[in-house]
Amino acid sequence: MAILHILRYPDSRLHKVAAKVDRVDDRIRKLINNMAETMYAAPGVGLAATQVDVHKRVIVIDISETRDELRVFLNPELIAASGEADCEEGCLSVPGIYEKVRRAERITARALDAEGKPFTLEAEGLLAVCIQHEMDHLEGKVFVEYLSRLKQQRILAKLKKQGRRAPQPEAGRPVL
Ligand code: GNR
Ligand code: NI
Repeated sequence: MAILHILRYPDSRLHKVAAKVDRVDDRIRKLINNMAETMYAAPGVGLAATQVDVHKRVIVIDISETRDELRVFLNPELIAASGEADCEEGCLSVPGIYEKVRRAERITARALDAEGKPFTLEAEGLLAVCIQHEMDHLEGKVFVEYLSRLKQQRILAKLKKQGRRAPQPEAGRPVL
């Protein structure tokens, strides 16, 4: 297992659209394991392959407090969405920035699990937010792109300033 490097916004590679996983082979299994290790180490509640510069439709999520309920989504699709909810979001690719984003309150997602078996999941709350946030990454979308231009400019300025300093001021802060 290995901890992978997480791309930082702004980086054009975060805007690539990920390709479908056509079969679960050893490379995909290794990617899933490394993404899980990277997410737990960060620490974060989710990670999309895009964030580690692998442009395949792979997501890992663990919203449990005990950090032992790994969920894997390959080729995720939203088959239903309803309601609206504002949730304060953070992103491992946008360290230190937390902003409210409006998303669907309840979703039904379909995906393949780590064994390549299809499953359907109904979700609400943080899990629903997280699935939508990670699916956006696979489409090349970062949550700050939902914010006003003014907020985006302020975020870019803050990240630029952070980048000049080492170590990262927010490193180690749980992104919850
Ligand atoms: O760790 C994370 N926390 C989080 C909090 C609110 C909404 C979404 C997230 S996902 C984020 C990890 C991450 O960047 N995933 O892409
Ligand atoms: Ni993110």
